[in-house]
Amino acid sequence: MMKQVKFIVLAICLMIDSQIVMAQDKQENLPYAPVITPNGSTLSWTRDKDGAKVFHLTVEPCKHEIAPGMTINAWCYNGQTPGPMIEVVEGDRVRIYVTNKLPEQTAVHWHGIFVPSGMDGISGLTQKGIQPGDTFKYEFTLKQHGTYMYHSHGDEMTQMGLGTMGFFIIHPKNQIGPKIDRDFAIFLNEWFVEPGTATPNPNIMTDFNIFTFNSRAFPGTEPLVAKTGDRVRIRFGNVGQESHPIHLHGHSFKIVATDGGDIPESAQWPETTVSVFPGQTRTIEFIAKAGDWAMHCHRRHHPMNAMGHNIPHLIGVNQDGVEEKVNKLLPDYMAMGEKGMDEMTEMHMQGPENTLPMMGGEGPFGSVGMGGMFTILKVRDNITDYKNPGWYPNPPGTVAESINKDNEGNKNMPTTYVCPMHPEAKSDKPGNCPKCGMKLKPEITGHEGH
Ligand SMILES: [Cu+2]
Repeated sequence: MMKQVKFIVLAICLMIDSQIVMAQDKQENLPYAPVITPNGSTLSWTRDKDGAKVFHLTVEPCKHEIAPGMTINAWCYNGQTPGPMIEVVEGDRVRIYVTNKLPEQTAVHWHGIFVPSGMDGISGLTQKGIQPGDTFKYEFTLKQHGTYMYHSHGDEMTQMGLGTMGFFIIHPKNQIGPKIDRDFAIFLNEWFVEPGTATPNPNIMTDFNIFTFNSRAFPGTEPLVAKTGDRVRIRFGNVGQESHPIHLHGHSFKIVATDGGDIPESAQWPETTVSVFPGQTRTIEFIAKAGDWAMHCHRRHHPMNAMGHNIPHLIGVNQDGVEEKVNKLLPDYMAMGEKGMDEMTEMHMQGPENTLPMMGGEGPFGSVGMGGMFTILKVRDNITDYKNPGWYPNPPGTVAESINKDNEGNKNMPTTYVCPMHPEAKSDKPGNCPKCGMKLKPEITGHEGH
């Protein structure tokens, strides 16, 4: 009898307990607006009986798509780079199980988070390395809020060079400051992947060729969608080799926090570019304005995809006749670069396998001519959801356009189309070059005033 009562009490306790867990796991009951990781995900958790939130991370090799057409052999948390976001609340006790499926030992460091020294995750210094096949338990109580990171600490050059990093976001217990409508997190990173191969070379120190937001390169980056007037927050993280000055078009923002804490309002100043150095997080806030706004790294090679860094520069060099001569030795050679590299954007030429075009991405007015660390903030009036709304419907008279219009107001379009590579390939209508397949461009006709 006594045994039965005990059993029933235990069963009821377990039921109540699991109901609490279920209620707290449901997103609508979360005491915070969840952060969105474009192209990424948030790690789910369960609650142990003592109230601790339990997370599981497995560090392992994985395949990761940088953009359609390019997949790399990365080292990941739970099959992703960056790893899934850990999203919690100040005061939470967290219990994080880390399983190592890498071929070498690892440890996980909780970057910027106040933890007991023995939970800091440095192989050799604060703990034994987690051997391949083993699982370690990290456990601590969160005594702060803000944007932090986790990453492997132990052979960092290789492990982080292949992608072992993620966000650790701690919400304040009670809302601080104005309500945030849209909250995004973007991890910055750079890689060197020899064109035609798939494994990033982690030994490279400076000359990277793939630049990513959440390990995706444009046109593979998911846009950030907001409603006009929304208060938007974007959190950036960087544990790479390079600093990245991230520029947002059309807005002025304030840097409101670092991984050291909130910046007092009296110490914030307006900006259009935020530099995020290795080992830093930066959080910006602004009020969204209607439009399609570019957001990109302002280092000129960073919103670009793989290119040979030893290509000769030929701006202004007359290459007439060069192609014909070289073609005798190299049949596929094309003389180019004379008028800039924009022509590259429309050449769907066959590169090495598993390599992205240097720049590309189609916009409503043609090729965008960007790659790498480039994405679009799409802000619209009166939208009812945050699905990709398509291209911005510009109000009449607000788009820059050609001044060459005839008396009827029609655009005076040039009548001859020519291949940028083969001047002899001319046509009176748009089309493709019969020699190389490139899109024919309108020939510039004499408006130079003679
Ligand atoms: Cu950059």
